[in-house]
Formats: sequence, structure tokens, C-alpha cells
Amino acid sequence: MATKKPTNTPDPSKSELAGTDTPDRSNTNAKLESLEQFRSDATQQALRTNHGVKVSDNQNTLKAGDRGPSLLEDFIMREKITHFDHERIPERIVHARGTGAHGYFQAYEDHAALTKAGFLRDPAKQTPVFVRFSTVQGPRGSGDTVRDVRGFSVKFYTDEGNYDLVGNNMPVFFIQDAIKFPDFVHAVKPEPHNEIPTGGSAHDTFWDFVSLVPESAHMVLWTMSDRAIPKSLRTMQGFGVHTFRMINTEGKSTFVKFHWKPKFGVCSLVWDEAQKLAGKDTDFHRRDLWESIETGDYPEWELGVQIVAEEDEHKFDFDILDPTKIIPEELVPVTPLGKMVLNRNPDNYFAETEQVAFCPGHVVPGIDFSNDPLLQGRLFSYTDTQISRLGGPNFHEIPINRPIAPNHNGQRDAQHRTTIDKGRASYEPNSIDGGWPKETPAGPVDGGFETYPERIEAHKVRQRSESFSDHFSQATLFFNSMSHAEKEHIIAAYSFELGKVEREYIRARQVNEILANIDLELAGRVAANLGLPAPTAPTVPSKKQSLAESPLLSQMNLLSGDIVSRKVAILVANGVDDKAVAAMKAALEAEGAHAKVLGPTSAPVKTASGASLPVDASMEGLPSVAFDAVFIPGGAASVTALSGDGVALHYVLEAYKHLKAISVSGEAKQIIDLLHLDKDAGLLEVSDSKSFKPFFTAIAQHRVWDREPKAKAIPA
Ligand code: HDD
Repeated sequence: MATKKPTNTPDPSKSELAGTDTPDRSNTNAKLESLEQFRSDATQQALRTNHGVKVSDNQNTLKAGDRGPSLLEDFIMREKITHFDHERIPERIVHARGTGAHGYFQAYEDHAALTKAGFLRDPAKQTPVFVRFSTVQGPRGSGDTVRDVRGFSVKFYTDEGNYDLVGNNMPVFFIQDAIKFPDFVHAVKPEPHNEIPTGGSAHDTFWDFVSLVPESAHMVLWTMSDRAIPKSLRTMQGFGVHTFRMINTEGKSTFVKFHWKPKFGVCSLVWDEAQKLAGKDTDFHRRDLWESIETGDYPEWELGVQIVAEEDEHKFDFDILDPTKIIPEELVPVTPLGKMVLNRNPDNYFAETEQVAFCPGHVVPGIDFSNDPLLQGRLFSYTDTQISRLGGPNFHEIPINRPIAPNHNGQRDAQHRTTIDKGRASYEPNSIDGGWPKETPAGPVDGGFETYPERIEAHKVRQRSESFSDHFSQATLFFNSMSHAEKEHIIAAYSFELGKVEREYIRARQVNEILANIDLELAGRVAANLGLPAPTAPTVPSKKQSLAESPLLSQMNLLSGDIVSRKVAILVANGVDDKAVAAMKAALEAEGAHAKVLGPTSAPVKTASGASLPVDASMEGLPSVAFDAVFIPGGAASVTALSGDGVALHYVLEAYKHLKAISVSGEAKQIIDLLHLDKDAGLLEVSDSKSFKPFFTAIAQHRVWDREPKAKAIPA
């Protein structure tokens, strides 16, 4: 008899999903084990058909003679090929490219004054979560590091049902009303005649649409900023975007805006790096997420809310129902609610990350909607799209979507139904099954869901409130809040993208009718780069705002301050000073950073003391764009070899160009002289471990921004 088959199907009801947040860095030996764990369900098992019959030959089709035609009778071959022929399901219309992880959420305290939602009320409880990050424009196989918005979707498997917080890494959106979503998506997606470009917005139809739709100005500015090229998925903020409601145990409603703040700080790639990574490692973000979980650098975010009392709904110089507006944190600070830790990679990409189905309408008692017209449309769209994407209305039965709360009701049948519903009464009221399942009255604890009884007196109209009409003030606020470097990147991004637009009237419209209303210098600089006349005045009068700047919008103010999980390349060749390598490695590891030794090839090198030093990869195999910093140890022969190696020299120049921290010890100073690079706050000579500190400080600051003007002279 066959042994019982172990399962690797995700089951959010198991408490081990949540696990612990203690990082385990002793992963050296675990590497092989972890490579094997993903095939463990088939270990010791016979190969069988889908109907359980053992297969004796998986190499040959049944044929009439060994050189003859194949026979229709071969049910084994037919089953295998038929299943294969239907392996693909439609990819998501938007957010097709994604990656996911399991973890848990834990509230800091009982937030009863704000919400009755159980998962925000018990600080002892770890609620399992599944998170999916995504890009928006590109198809499933597109690059991770393209300029785009990132989706940030969290499914909380709470005891009271699934709650989905389906947000982005930017706090605003392109449009104000859901009826415009298909237009926006058709404009940004690859153009219909040739399906170009993949994964980017630098094309005519996108800029045609956004230059005609001024409400997009604020969000387009965010997408032209460094936020659209995040360094890693774990260094992004997340936002619920819309204003939502929370309902407390007394039935009181409060408006909230959701924020996710990453423990690893907020930082981005530089544009040249992002473009190169899109080719050198298409999977850069999903690899980083995967590896950080495997190595115990668990991605972590703090969930917080900006709280606005009902009576304060109209006190701002914007409408809190308008999804193109933020509430600056300087006006309403973020109140922390709890933390989310991602500590387990999925077992199967398709079963979990591809089949997970989010919907902003999946809420639990204690959380409710506002009348934001974009949110209201989303409540319909997501479930509707799952019906074609996942093949019918039973997608909630797919293991990754199944709630841990029981879900009894009278809904029956339909495609892919797997539940075997017992009993005769699939209607309510009934008497033959004792009236079960029954409604639960709403209540402060464990009650049925009750919509907040907002009073509305209105005419049915197709109109937009006048309070939604200021499209530029907050874009100006965002631009004014950027550092010098961030402003330069925004100017470069508009110039790059509009430079790819073939129709000059579209370029001119974006400059004159959108950018000129955000900031005249921005408009003028972009105009100059496009060879257009600089606009001299805005086309709409600017509105007075209560804030001139919001420093918390600048990523420069959102770094983690440490170097935990940062990756440092150590460049070596035969004759390297092994003591210098060991000292740097030990010092980095003590700070929670990771060092990789890279040689001219993947073969070990012979050190100055004659030992054999294993290398992690060749310099070509792990290019500088995959690292945060570079260290070149001394050792006369090693330095001579690296000085004559174009790959090594390019490595250092590229890291310099991308404003990364670089340190050299001993003879390696010669390489810096050879390349005519000037020392700066991040290009340093180190000797003993005491002198490592400025190097680590430079890594913690993420980039050497002051170097940027000089770095422009370095060839890309
Ligand atoms: Fe959406 C997917 C985020 C507006 C319709 N959206 C999707 C995903 C994210 C967002 C993160 C990927 C979910 C996943 O990982 O599976 N969408 C947003 C945000 C929006 C927004 C933050 C505005 C604030 N979306 C929006 C509107 C509509 C949609 C206005 C339609 C009226 N979104 C969809 C969709 C998708 C989707 C077509 C594609 C796949 C899916 O839903 O499951 O229904």
C-alpha cells in the first residue's frame, strides 16, 4: 500500500504559518536543504496518473510498432498532454507580474476605540497574511525594475473572515472615478498595434491620455519620481490610497488612511541601474524578496493609520474622498497599529501567488468604505475579474483564498466546486435543517457585518464634486518636498519618457498644460531637454495651500539608519590579502550585512598566504548592480590582476556611477588612482576594522548623492 502523501498545499488555518520573527542567519548548511524542500511532497511516491493509476513508462507513447503511428488508446499520454495544453490561465489585466510571501500581522495593542475588528484588538494574536507585490503595466514575464507603480496587496486571514488591503506603493491614483479605469489602462498598456513597449509608460498613448486628464498630474509626478524604481519590495512604503472607515465597538465611525512603513527604510534604484537590472536580472525584486526570507532578513512593515474624525471631514483644503490627494503626515500623523512580518516563501508559485484573488470589498466588521468614487468601482471590479481569470465563482475555495473563518451559506454548485455541501436546505429561511446557517446580529464583538448607516440625501447625478477640481496643488507640494537629487531625477524621468513620445503636440501639451501648473522650473527644464519653448506661466491659477513642504514625502528622510541586509561585493583575484577579506566579512556580518566574494571566474583564488579562497560567483555572474557597495582588498598580485581586468574596472566604475559606497585597502588604492576617481564621503580607504565605520555609514546612507554631478561623466 502507498504511504500517505504529505501535502504542501498552503493552509492559512495552521498556526505555524505565522512562525516567529527571530532572524535565523545560520543558513550556510541550510542552503542545500532549502533547495530540496520544494519537491518534498513527491518524495517516496510512485508516479501515477491524475486518477491514481501507477505509470510504468513515462518515456514512450503507445505505438503500433516501435516505428509506427501513435495510438489514440494511450490514455496516459492523452491525459498528460491535455492537462499541459490547458496549463495557462489568463494573466491579470493589470498587475500581472507579481511575487508573494506568507507572514503574520500582530497588533501592538487593543485598538478598541478605533475599530471592533478582532485582528486589531488582540496584541497576543498573530493573524496569518499573504502578500502579493506587483508591477502594473507589464505582462507576467516582464522585468521587475521597470519604472512603474508597485501593487502592495495584503490578505489577512482573520478569525472573522478575510480582509484584503489592496494598495500601492504610492498614496494617490491617476484618476478620480472608476469609470475611467479602462481608459487609463488601455492608454498605459503596450500599444495595441504592435504590443510595444513592455513594462513601461514611455509611449504616446500613455502621455496622450495623462496630458488630457489633469487629475493624473499628481500621480504621474510620483511615477516620474524615484518611488517608481524601488530598490527592493521590502524598501517600499505601502498605502491603502483611499479614505476608509473604521467602526468601533460602540458603532462610531472614523475616517482612516492606511500606511505601511518598511523596517528596512525607503530607498530606490538609480535609473541607469534599474534599466540594466531589467536585462541582467529580470527577477531582481522577486529574488531579493525570496532570498531575504530564506536568509532570515524578514521583510517587515508597520501598519498605521491617519485618523480623521467624522466631524473633521471637510476641514482640509482638499476632499478626503478624492483619491488623487494625500493627507500630509505633517497635518495628520500616522498612528501605528501593528506590524507585519513576512517569514515564509510560497511552496508553489501558481497555486499561491498566481491564484490569490484580492478584492477591496473583502472587509470584516470594524472596517468599512468611504464614498470615494474610485473605491466604489473597485468594489465591483475585482470579484468580477476573478470569475474569468480563475474560471468561475468558486475561486474562494482555492486554498490560498480560503478563509480560516468558516463560510456556510446557501451558495451552491458552479464550476470547480470542491466543497461537498451536506444537508438538504440551501435556502433561508428553512425549517428542515433547523434554520441553519443563521444570521448573526451586528454587535461589538464577533457580530455580523453591518454597513455603517451613513445618512445620504442626494439627487442621482453623473457629476464630480467641485471639491475634486484642484489637480495641481498637491503635485506642487510633492515637487517642493523633494531633495535636490530627487528633483533632478524627476526632471530626467519626464525628459526620458516624453523623449520617447513621437507626437510633438503630446509632448508640448504635457509641458504647457500639466508641468507648467506644477512648477515652472520643472516645466522649463523638461522643455529645454525636449527642444520646446519654456512655458512662462501656469494655465490655471494656483491655489493657496496650508503647507509649502512635506518633508516626509522625501525618501532621503525615510532611511533605516543601519546596514542590516545590505549586500557588499568583495573583489578578489589570486594573491589577495586574505586577512583583509576576513576582517571586512566579519565586520559586515556583525552589522547584519552580507558579503559576497567575487573573482574573475567562479573558481577559488589563491590568497597571499597561499590558502584557497572560495568565491561566491564571478564578477560577470553577479554584476555591481546587484550590490549596495563594493570593497577591494589589497594584495599586490590581486590588485595587479584586477587593474588589468576590464570586467573588474567596469565593476568599480559602475558602482561609482551608481553612487554606491566603495572602499579599498592596501594596494587596492591604485585601482582608484588608475580610474582617476576622487575620494568622497563614500569612496574611502580603509585599513583596520576601526576605519570601516565611515564605509558603513556611507552604505547606510544608501547613495553618495554629492557625487552625482561627477558621476554623470562616467560612461554608462
Ligand atoms: Fe486595481 C488588480 C491596486 C484601482 C481593477 N489593483 C490590482 C492589484 C493591485 C491593485 C495591488 C493586484 C492585486 C493582486 O496582487 O492580485 N487598483 C489598485 C489601487 C487602485 C486601483 C491601489 C486605486 C487606488 N483597480 C482600480 C480600479 C479598478 C481596478 C479603479 C477598476 C474599476 N485592479 C483591478 C482589476 C485587477 C486589479 C482589473 C486586475 C487583477 C485583479 O484585479 O485581481 O480588477
